[in-house]
Amino acid sequence: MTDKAELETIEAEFARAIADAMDEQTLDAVRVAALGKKGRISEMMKGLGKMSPDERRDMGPLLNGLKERIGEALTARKDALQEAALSVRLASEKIDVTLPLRETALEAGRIHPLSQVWDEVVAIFADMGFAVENGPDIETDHYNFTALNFPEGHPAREMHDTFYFDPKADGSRALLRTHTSPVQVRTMEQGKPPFRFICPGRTYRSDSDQTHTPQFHQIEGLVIDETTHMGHLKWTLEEFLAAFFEVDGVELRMRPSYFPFTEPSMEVDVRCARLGNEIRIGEGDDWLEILGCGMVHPNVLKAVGLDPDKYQGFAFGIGLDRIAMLKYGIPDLRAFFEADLRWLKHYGFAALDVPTLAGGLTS
Ligand code: 2U9
Repeated sequence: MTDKAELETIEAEFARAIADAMDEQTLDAVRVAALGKKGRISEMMKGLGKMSPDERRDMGPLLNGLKERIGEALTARKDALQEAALSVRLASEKIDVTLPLRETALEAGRIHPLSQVWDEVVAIFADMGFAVENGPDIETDHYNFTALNFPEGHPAREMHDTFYFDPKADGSRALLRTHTSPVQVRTMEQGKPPFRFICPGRTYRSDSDQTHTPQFHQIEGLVIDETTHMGHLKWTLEEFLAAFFEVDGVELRMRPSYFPFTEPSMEVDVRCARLGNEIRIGEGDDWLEILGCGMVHPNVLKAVGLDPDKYQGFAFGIGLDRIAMLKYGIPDLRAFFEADLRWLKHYGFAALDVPTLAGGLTS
């Protein structure tokens, strides 16, 4: 039997428990203890059925009132606890919108100027219909020299000009390729003319001073079919240089030269203006040596099984490091290889500045 006084004690106990609950979890435990299926108040409500009609008339409204007040107290406390939790969160998550933005990894990272220039050159030649071919850095004497018509005793074959590996049992020595030309030889051996491709890659020479590093980068190109001539060569180079230096046109000057793998061989100068340290391509009265080229030597065609009376074509070689320095005004070649983050931040490119002819080589 419950009487009015007992109900008041129960209400006071729950009211204190609600007020003392400092988090939502504790508060919910109080709710379950009072109004849950087996809660104290719910159990008392169930007892109403067993009472006499008189008792029920007295206790019914009292119990309903108690249930309602405890329910309201629980809701009010829950709202207060949620509000307090939100205030704590707001205070701790305060953001100073005047602070500078922290760079994301994508923004902080830089593409090395050499990688950028490599991609630019590939984009330009791809647009002219050139494929891209690759080959090994470690080569044989045959692919690096013999197949390219290097005579016995040529200085490039000397120990001090090329990096050689220790001799094998048969006496042959592998070497680090001194140009990307072996890639052209391998590609011609494996395919059928016509050929039109470029080979970008790492190259090596036993050379180290202010303008030479033991490892450097080249792009060589090759076009072979039955009718390709020097006019095509000159047009291709003019188109490439104008696109690369982002000028409307360039003027070229070809000087006779000598490479074992081409005949005739030429060194190519481009018209430029020198203004102090700055070089402007495509204007002015000066000339700048920019690349080498020539018509592929009949002996080289023979070495890959092509009939030089039927097939002919041109080849060219460009020092990537040099044209990167020229285009982006980088004074010291050696900095390319030093992995200095301050240098890279200054000369590097944003990761998503992917060079395309349509979107611009450099944005
Ligand atoms: C094959 C036939 C011919 C590639 C060529 C050059 C001229 C040349 C230099 C430019 C600057 C090297 O990096 S550099 O120092 N290269 O002048 N290269 S013609 O001729 C080839 C290649 C492969 C089968």
